[in-house]
Amino acid sequence: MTLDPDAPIYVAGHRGLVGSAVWRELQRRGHRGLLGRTHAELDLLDTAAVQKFFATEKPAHVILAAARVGGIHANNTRPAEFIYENLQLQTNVIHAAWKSGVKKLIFLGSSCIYPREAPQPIREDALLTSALEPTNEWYAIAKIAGLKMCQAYRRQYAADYISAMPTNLYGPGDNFDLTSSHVLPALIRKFHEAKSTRAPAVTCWGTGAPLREFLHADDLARACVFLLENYSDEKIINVGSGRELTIRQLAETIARIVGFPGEIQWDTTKPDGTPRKLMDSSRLFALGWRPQVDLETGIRAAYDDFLKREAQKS
Ligand code: GFB
Repeated sequence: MTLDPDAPIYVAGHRGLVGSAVWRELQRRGHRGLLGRTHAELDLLDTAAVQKFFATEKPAHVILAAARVGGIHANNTRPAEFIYENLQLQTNVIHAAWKSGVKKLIFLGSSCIYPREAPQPIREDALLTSALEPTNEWYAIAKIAGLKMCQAYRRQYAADYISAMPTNLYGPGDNFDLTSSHVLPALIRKFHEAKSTRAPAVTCWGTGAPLREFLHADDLARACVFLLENYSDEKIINVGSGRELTIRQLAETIARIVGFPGEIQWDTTKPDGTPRKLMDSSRLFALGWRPQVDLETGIRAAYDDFLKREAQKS
C-alpha cells in the first residue's frame, strides 16, 4: 500500500523524540492529513477522551509513538508509572482505533521486551522464551501487552495492526535530564557541563562494559512509514542499526565530540542493566529498509540540538 497524502494519519506522541521525527518525515513526504494532539489537548490516559477524539477525527492510520519512556534509573525507580501509563494509554489508543475503523496502526515496542539472556543478535522469536531484565521489566511487560493486543485484534477482528521493536534511540528533541534520560543524551550533558566548568573528571554509571545498539530517531521514523506501506503481519519486526558498542566506547566517543579532555570514571554502585542488546534486524533489511544516519554524525547533530536548546533557555 502507498500512503495517500490526504489520508488522516494520527501520530500519537507527536511532540516526543519518535513522534516528532515521524511527523517531520510525513511532512517531508507531503502528507497533508497529519493529526496530532498535545498532552494538554488530549490526555491519552483518559479513555472517554480518547474514544471521543477517534470518533470525531476518524483517522485512517495511526502511528502509536506515545509512551512513558526513560533510562535505566527512571525505569528502575518508577515502575508503577511505567507499567500503568503505558498499559493504559496503549490500550486506549488501540481499542479506540479499532472501534472507529482505523485501517492500519503501527505500535512501537522496545528491545527490552526480549529476555535478558536472549541469544545475540536477538531474533523476533526470542520473545517470551525466558526472564526479562529486572531494571525494566515493568515497561517491558506493558510493551509486550501492547504487541499482543495488536496480534489479538488482527486475529479476532482482522485489524491490520503491526508492531515494530526499535533498539535504543536518540536524536533531536531527546530528554537531557540526568535523572530520567537514556545514556546518550545524559552523557552529552555530563561531558558538556564538565567541559564548561573545567571539571577534571566525569562519572558515568555502571562498569561501562554493557553493549548497546543505537538508532537515530529519523531512521526509526523512516522505518515506521516503510512498515506502514510494506508490512502486514502478526509477527513483530525488529528495527535496529546492526551496530553495537560498549558504553565505555560510547562515553569516549561523546567526550571526543563534545571536546572534554578529562578523565572518565565509572560508578559501579549504579546498575549496568542488560549485558548486551543487539537486535537481529535482518527481516526488515530483507524487505529493503536500511538505516541512514551513522552514530558519529548522529551524536554531532544531537549535541548541536542540545546546545541550541540550552541557548534558548538562557
Ligand atoms: O540508556 P540507559 O539508561 O538504558 O543505559 P538501558 C544504558 C547503559 O548506560 C547502562 C549506562 O548500562 C547504564 O548504566 N550509563 C552510564 C548511563 N552512564 C549513564 C548515565 O549517566 N545515564 C544513563 N541513563 N545511563 C533502557 C530501558 O535500558 O533502554 C528502557 O530502561 C528502554 O526500558 C531503553 O528499553 C531503550 O539501555 O539499560
